[in-house]
Amino acid sequence: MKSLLTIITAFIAILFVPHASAVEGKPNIVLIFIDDMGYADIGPFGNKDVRTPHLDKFAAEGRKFTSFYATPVCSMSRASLLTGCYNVRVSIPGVLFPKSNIGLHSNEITLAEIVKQKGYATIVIGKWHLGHHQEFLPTTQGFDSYFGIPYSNDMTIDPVNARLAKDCVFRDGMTEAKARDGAIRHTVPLMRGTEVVEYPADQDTLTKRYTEEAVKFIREHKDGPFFVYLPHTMIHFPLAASDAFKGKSKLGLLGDAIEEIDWSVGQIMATLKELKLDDNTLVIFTSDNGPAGRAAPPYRGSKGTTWEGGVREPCIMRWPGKIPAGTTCEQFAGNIDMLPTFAKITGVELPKDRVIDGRDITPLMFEAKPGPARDTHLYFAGNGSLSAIRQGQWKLFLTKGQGGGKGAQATKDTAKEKKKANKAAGAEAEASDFALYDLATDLGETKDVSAEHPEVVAKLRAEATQRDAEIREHKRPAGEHQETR
Ligand SMILES: [Ca+2]
Repeated sequence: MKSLLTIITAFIAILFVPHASAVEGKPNIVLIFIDDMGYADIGPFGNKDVRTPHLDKFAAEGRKFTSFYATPVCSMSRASLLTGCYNVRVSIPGVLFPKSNIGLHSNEITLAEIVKQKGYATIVIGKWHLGHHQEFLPTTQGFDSYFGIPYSNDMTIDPVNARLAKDCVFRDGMTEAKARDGAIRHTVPLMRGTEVVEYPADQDTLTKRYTEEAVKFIREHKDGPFFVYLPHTMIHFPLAASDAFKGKSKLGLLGDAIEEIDWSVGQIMATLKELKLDDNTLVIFTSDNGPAGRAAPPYRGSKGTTWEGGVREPCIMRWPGKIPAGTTCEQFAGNIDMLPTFAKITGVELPKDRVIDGRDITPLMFEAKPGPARDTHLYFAGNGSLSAIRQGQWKLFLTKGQGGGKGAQATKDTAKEKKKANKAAGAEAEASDFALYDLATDLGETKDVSAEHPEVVAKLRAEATQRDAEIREHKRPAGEHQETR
């Protein structure tokens, strides 16, 4: 009798387990992706100096992710976000430039191409940064339309390959002849579709214009389903803000730009509410890498490094009725998980002919107390090397100069000191290449505990070697631009 009851109870439990298919459908998706915004740059993640009322409300109505990973710099982060793979697997380097001759390969399946299979209208508004040549632009990667800048806002035009629109607006004394001369910093072109429509872009009004474009698109596609990918140009340097925000914050232009981003979020939320789309729209807010030249407390490091501060991003998701309001998820997840997650919620099958590194994180979004979605996270540096690995609470740095980038110098010194100490203790010199941090008790990565946990070091080291080798063995090529001249 008891066993029958157990069976019945188990059966009922199966019936009532939140079932993935229950969330499949065609929700609209708005993915807001900030440039160079660090963990502590907004109110919901501890910033007390900047006013972000709309993001505060967003967090109160949604779920914060406190262990959400991007990568150290721009292009690699966007490659991960759009393909569900580590950037090394799809051969996209840290940062692309106006002189770069590569881009995301056309064979890669992007977030937009996933939802396209279910008839979504798609748009990208903002910084693309996955190849600026015609064959790499967003409209070749599943996006119906594109308005924004092709790479970072401190770069310039590609004088040879840029396609100028007939009615291109030249500003600040710029002419077509000068544009073809090229090489003027901080004069990024603004594009619509495949053509430059404004050069140099008026950066003061970009956040405002992107927002208006997003709101217009949402209104035009209110009958859905739609996918808006909004990778803002801000808050990457050079900072800018429109007149309504300039000089208004306590943190100078940085705070002004952040507060305008917050306004932008508010505009999108208000539009969704007005059109009664709230319950059928998933909104995600996150960033591409850590803050440039400032701290990301409580984490160590900033942009360009693989310290947590360089790659752990603020992330909030909101979907009323599906995502429990005012909650926090501490399980780790990241950019690479977006593609499998989008596939799950739209009922699209993942491609079977390739490896996808990310995992479906819908349990992390919907369940009250979710378990881990992935057991391992790999931290690739901007130079393509595998810098660190995380499993559970443990993060092991694999290389000398841990963290990479600007943070590396201090660490090199630390490594030197450690080497000396190890030598003195008669330890193997090789051990100084590794540093182990317990992220459960040491968020700031201050205390290397590798000596106390040699078995963890050995396990993670073997795991990292094996995973890195697998990725390099099965990596896929970037697209290569063939000069037609
Ligand atoms: Ca960035």
